[in-house]
Amino acid sequence: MKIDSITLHHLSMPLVAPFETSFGRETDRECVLIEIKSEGLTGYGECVATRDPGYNYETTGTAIHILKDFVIPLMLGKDVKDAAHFQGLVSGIRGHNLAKAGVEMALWDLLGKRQNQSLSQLLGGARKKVEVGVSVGIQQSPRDLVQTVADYIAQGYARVKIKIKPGRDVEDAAAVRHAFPSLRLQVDANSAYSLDDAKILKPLDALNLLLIEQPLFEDDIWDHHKLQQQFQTPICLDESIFSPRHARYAIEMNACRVINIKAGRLGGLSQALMVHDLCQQASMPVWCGGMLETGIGRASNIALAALPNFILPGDISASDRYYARDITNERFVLNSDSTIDVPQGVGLGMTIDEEALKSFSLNKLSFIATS
Ligand code: OSB
Ligand code: MG
Repeated sequence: MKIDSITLHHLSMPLVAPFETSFGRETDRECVLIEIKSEGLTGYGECVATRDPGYNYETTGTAIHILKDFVIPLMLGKDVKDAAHFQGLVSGIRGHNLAKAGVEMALWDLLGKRQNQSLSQLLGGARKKVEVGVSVGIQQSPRDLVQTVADYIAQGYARVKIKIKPGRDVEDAAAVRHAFPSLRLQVDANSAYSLDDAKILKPLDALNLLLIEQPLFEDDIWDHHKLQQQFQTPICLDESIFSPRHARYAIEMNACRVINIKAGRLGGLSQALMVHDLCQQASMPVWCGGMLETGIGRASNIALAALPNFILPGDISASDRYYARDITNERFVLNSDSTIDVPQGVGLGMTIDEEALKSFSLNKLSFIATS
């Protein structure tokens, strides 16, 4: 696929409600939409970096820098065959996985459009709909949290994740558990604790949680091993797994019993596939994480979650849980069985609402091949 031009759309989109985690509170979500033109076709990808370096070190600013100054110059005018070829091209650029993954997504969209196949077909998806849940941010009080969770359950979400942080952990989780004794419930700490806090978190072990996500430092797989030994509840790693190698380390160290797969964090869908396969061979279930994606990134997550070892429901909610207005014409809706349908159109199966895109645009940078 000859790369004729690449456009970066720096976007800011209002969320329907603020989203608070242990690392901060977002009311608007920034991201970078990547548009690649190749031989008459257009592919879109979403870079899930955020405005602030809270989830990991990348931001929309670093992503634009890395794409503009390093990734795009390697691609313009070249015949990029597929994701593996792209990974080879950018292998000299250390880190910056969120930036790389956004471009890889656009290449998959192009590949699907060229070969007349959906992303799900290209990836080897086994399902036509995927089980989903909702990720609930930290609320004003445990009481407000229970009310928010009740609203989502009423909408049809059968699995709920709540965000926790020091001072807002056991009490919050216990309140939700007591209000909904049989709810499929899990918690996510986004690296807010250290191993010394194990005793603080220990009461979570009695709440029949599906898993405890990323309690400890991002760069620490070994302490997660020590923590897992003290807990009955499966530990799940998110931030710590940023390559297939890290997945192997975590499996070999018994650092967790579940892995959250985000193609962005891993540097692309091709890397997510590798982690999926590694975990499948090790009988470790995976599920698809989310980064409050627009319709573009959401379509990619849903196609990925259709693979067979995505055994637990993903953090993939309906479009209206995030945005009153999205950048895609198509919106995702929740089915009555807490599932979302896998897009069947070619590539990502999505089209852009150009007016919405324009209204959310902070900046737009275009790069055109000279030959
Ligand atoms: O840790 O899973 C996370 C959102 C932004 C950054 C990190 C995370 C999240 C979520 C939201 O939990 C999941 C979603 O997109 O619904
Ligand atoms: Mg997480």
